[in-house]
Amino acid sequence: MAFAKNVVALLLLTTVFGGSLGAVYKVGDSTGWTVVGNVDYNKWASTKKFHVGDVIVFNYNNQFHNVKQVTHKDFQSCNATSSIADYTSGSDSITLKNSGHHYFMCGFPGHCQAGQKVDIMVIPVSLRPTTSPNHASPPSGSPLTAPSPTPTINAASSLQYFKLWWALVPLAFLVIGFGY
Ligand SMILES: *[C@@H]1O[C@H](CO)[C@@H](O)[C@H](O)[C@H]1NC(C)=O
Ligand SMILES: [Cu+2]
Repeated sequence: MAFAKNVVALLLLTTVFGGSLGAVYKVGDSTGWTVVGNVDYNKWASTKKFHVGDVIVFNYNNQFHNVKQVTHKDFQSCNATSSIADYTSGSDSITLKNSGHHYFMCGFPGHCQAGQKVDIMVIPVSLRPTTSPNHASPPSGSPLTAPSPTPTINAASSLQYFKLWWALVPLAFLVIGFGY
């Protein structure tokens, strides 16, 4: 019975939050993660609304770059010696698991100082508005302000696929559960 309850809870959760999971953002878009081209990564980040469950992808040549998650203090001073997490594959998908600031920098000498650093501010999933991820932030303290009259077109269809996919997860559990 507890199993059935869990399935129902999961089903409800995925129904409510299904559309919120899995938005994927390529850091620096087509330019990727580099010092060439003078990408302003914080400007890039400021045009997005990151939520818990979203994924950021760092694409880069790992002979010349890497990704280090660091504290705010180390982010400010571009110091990667005591990084929280290291990524070196050249195509790193990082799921944003917590709300709040996530600080990333390149650990190669001089790169962070040259601007290869990004502050990813993640807002809690429950506060996700129904409008565009590109829409400006609502004023702080009132996250549930009226939705924008212009709904998002950006990635809307892929979002539907994600919803569908997530809806299948509890269904799979259900099928497995009946098998035993
Ligand atoms: C970087 O941080 C480490 C430890 O967090 C510290 O020992 C080191 O002095 C720092 N380097 C610089 C250049 O500030
Ligand atoms: Cu670099």
